[in-house]
Amino acid sequence: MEVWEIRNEERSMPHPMHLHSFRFRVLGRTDSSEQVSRLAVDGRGRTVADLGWKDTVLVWPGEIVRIAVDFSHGFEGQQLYLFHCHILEHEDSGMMVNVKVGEP
Ligand SMILES: [Cu+2]
Repeated sequence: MEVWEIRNEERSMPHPMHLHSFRFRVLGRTDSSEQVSRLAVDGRGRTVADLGWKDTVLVWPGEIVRIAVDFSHGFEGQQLYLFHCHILEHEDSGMMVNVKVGEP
């Protein structure tokens, strides 16, 4: 299990960040706009769309979203996976990274 903190710039657009093959839970949102804060269903700033297991999380401008990723796997060695924005133009412009999982 790893906790990731995903930050979006203040002057930006919403980015639906997607992780291949592993699931995660949204731990909380901070620095959300009033528009997003109004939708919170708990004290951690999460909206109803953040509840349950996820493979994609929407990160609004100015926000920090914390997620807990379950990297449980049943393979030997290392494999590469993708973490990227799900908007095609963003992905093609470089909002995509490899994530190496497993022991060498
Ligand atoms: Cu994007």
